[in-house]
Amino acid sequence: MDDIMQKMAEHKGCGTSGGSGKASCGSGAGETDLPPEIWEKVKNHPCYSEEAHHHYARMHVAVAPACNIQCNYCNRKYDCANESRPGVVSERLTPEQATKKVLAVASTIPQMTVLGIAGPGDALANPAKTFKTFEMIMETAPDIKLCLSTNGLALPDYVDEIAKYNVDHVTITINMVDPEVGAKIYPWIFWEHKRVTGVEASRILSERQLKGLEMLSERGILCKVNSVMIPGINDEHLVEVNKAVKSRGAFLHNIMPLISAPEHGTVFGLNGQRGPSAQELKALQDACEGEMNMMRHCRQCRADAVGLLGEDRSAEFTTEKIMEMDVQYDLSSRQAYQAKVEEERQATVSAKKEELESLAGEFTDIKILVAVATKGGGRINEHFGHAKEFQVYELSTEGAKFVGHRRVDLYCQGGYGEEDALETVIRAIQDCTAVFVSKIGGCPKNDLIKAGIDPVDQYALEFIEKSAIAYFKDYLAKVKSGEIEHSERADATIRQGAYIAA
Ligand code: CLF
Ligand code: SF4
Repeated sequence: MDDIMQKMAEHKGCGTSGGSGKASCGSGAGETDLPPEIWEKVKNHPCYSEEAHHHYARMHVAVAPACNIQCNYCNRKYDCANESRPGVVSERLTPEQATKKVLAVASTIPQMTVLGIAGPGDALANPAKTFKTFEMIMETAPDIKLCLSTNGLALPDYVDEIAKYNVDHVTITINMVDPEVGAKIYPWIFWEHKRVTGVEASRILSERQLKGLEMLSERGILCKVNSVMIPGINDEHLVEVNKAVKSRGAFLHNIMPLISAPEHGTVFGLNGQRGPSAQELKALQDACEGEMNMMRHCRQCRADAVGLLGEDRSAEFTTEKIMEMDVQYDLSSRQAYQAKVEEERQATVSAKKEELESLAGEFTDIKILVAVATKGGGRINEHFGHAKEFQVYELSTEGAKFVGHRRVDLYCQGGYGEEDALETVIRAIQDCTAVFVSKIGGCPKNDLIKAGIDPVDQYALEFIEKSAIAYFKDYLAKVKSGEIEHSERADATIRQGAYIAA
């Protein structure tokens, strides 16, 4: 086995190699938790490093329209739901248009470090377009990391090509390792020029996925496995999937919630298959975390997403706009900007470490969740009413750990608050003790307090994790003094409705 694969297999993420124990698990693993050559690959990849996702951006180019399988959570009018939320449609590009777009984004957003091909169908069901795009980017912008996402059916046939173009990160969506489970998710695959259905289809798919994963791991290509959690179908089975992919060298496991509503027109949407609740999702991710690195900051992006995870700047880079742009790709100014980003990132890490040290000696089982409104940079810098999502941190005496995010309807609609939206926001963060914002008006404040959620604006513009740990220290002190009583919070809802934009 290759050296790197050995290191990946040995790395269990949770406090096995220093760092700050559980708090640095999974994609939250930092420089001290990983072998240097792996850290080099993940340190500015926003999907492979939770820390990086506050600072670095990725972009997708939608060059791959065809698909070779059918998933019951997919409607082919939309983007591949293995990485995108259902109901999202991307603008299809040729490799030449895609290359111009990458250069345009790279010059406008210097912290964009990764180009991914994630649909709108399957990257490897469109090999000519996918690899042509990678080839052109490798030649014109060699500092950009290349990344691809696939359902895995064609993967073993393209491992050499993937290595040839220095694609260092591959995502495979693996929802099952038992074809009986698979038959409930995949009605058919297109294999060796014909359609194969039933259990046989899933047997072939699973074999190809696992073989592809092994082949990539042997070459030291970092692999992430995405799994869609479908309650009653593969939720319990995903623990087995987790073990199977870890033993084959997967670096990261991203368990995503099924997002399913009738308006998506998918088989699951139409037959009423529900997605998991926030607590169900977290419990499964927690159960798998002892086995391997878990990703919890996935935003189920669109196939033409641009920007930090959680923001979407794709509207600024439509084909029409790109074709009019005079693009100057300047590597040295990108590097200079990224050096500044790195300084800010180090400041975030140091602030967290310092605050964490002040928690030393506190021992309690109490854990709370807090929701944070942020525009990025690791700071509390978004108004409550402007937040389209809240990041969720779990606070314990081990520190602040990113455990997910919740998409919400915008509360502030052109200057006034939307009561219906406020209800959905409260349902989405109902499991949180507090919500950290840079600013909040009187009305939503009162409603949050009524719902038992503490609206906190005292840390406006400060670093998230440092502030969260400081808040937790105060919380523990108040529990100790009897000023407040600690209690378990209710479950929260993961938004299922249709998505038009980001
Ligand atoms: Fe794109 Fe995927 Fe590469 Fe990231 S996304 S191809 S690994 S660059 Fe990231 Fe988006 Fe989640 Fe994907 S947040 S959907 S995991
Ligand atoms: Fe749809 Fe993606 Fe599944 Fe293909 S692999 S059917 S595009 S979700």
